[in-house]
Amino acid sequence: MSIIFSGIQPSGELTLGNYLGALRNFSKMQDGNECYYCVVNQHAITVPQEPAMLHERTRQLAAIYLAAGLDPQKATLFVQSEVPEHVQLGWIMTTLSYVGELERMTQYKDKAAKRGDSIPAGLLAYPPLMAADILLYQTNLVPVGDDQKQHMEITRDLAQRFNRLYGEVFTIPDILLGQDGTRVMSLQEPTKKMSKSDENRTATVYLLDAPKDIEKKIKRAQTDSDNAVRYDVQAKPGISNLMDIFAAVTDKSHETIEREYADKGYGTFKKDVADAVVSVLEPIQQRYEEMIGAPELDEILTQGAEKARAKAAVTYEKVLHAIGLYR
Ligand code: ATP
Ligand code: LTN
Repeated sequence: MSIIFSGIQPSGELTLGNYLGALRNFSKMQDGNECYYCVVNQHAITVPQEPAMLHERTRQLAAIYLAAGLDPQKATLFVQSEVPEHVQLGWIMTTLSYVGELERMTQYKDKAAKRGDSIPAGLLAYPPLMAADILLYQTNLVPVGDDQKQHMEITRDLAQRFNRLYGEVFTIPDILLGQDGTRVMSLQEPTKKMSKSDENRTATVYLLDAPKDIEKKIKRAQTDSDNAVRYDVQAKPGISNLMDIFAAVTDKSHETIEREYADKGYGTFKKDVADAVVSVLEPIQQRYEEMIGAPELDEILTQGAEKARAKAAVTYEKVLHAIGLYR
C-alpha cells in the first residue's frame, strides 16, 4: 500500500490535458492505497485571481474530482486552505530553498514572463509550498503530468536537504507519470502544452465543453497539409498530438492508429478523435451536473479536511521538534 498525493489548481476550467495527464489516474489508484487529493487554491493565488471566481472554481474542481470517479469513501478529497499546515510547512520549506534553484524552474520563468515588472514573490516560492503539500502526508507517489517533473525533483531535493540537516522526518516521494498522452498539446500551437490559462479558447478542450464545441475545436486543430496520419512529433506535431489524444482515450497504439487510417484523410481521423473524446467526457459531465449542486459536496470536503488535517498535523509536529520551533 502506498500513500498517494496530488493537487490541481482551481485557476481555470479543467482541460482534457488535466484529465488525461493527471485526473484520470487519480481514481485508478484509490483501491488499495491511501490517497489524498487536493484543490490547491493557495497555489492558484500565485497569480491574480478574482475572489468570487476563485471561490466558485474551488467548488467546481471538487465536483469534477468526484465526477471523474473519485470515491470519498476511499480517497480523501479536500481544499488546501482548510488545512493550515500546508502554508505553515510551506514557509519552512521556503527557508530551505535557494533563490537560484527556484529561478531555474520553467513554470516560474513562463509565468513570471507574463507579469512584467510586478512578479509576485509567491510565484517564486511556489515549489516549496508544493513540496510541503506532498511531504506532510509522508507521500510515496505523486501522480502528475510530465510538466511537473522539475517540481518533483525540487521536492525530493528539499526533503533530502531537510532530512540531512534535521534528521529523518520526510519520506522521499516519487513521481508517477501516466502512459502515452501524458502531455496534451495546444490544438492551435501544438508545440505548447494545452493549458487551462490559455487565452485562446479554441486551443483547448475543456472537460465541460458541449460535444458540438469539442467537435468544432478538434476539426479546426492545427495540422500539416500532407494528409497522412503518421506519428512524428518533430515534423507533424499537430497530428501527433491528436494521435496521442486518440491513443489515450481509446487505448489504441500509434501503430494501430496509423494502420487504421492509412487510406483515410485528416477529416475522417479528426471526426473519430472528436467522437472518442466526447464519449469519454459525456459521462463525466453528467455526474458533474449531479454533484455541483448537491449538499453532500460540502460534507465530503469538510470531512476530507478533517482527515487530511489529522495526518498533516502528525508530520508538522515532528518538523517543529526537529528544527527547534517549540518552547
Ligand atoms: P495553468 O495553465 O493554470 O498553469 P495547468 O493547466 O497546467 O494550469 P495545473 O493545475 O497546474 O494545470 O495542473 C494539474 C495537473 O494537470 C498536473 O498534474 C499537470 O501535470 C497536469 N496537466 C496540466 N496540463 C497538462 C497537459 N497539457 N497535458 C498533460 N497533463 C497536464
Ligand atoms: N504544481 C502543480 C499543482 C500542485 C501539485 C501539488 C501537484 C500543487 N501542489 C502537490 C501534485 C502534488 C501544477 O502546477 N500542476
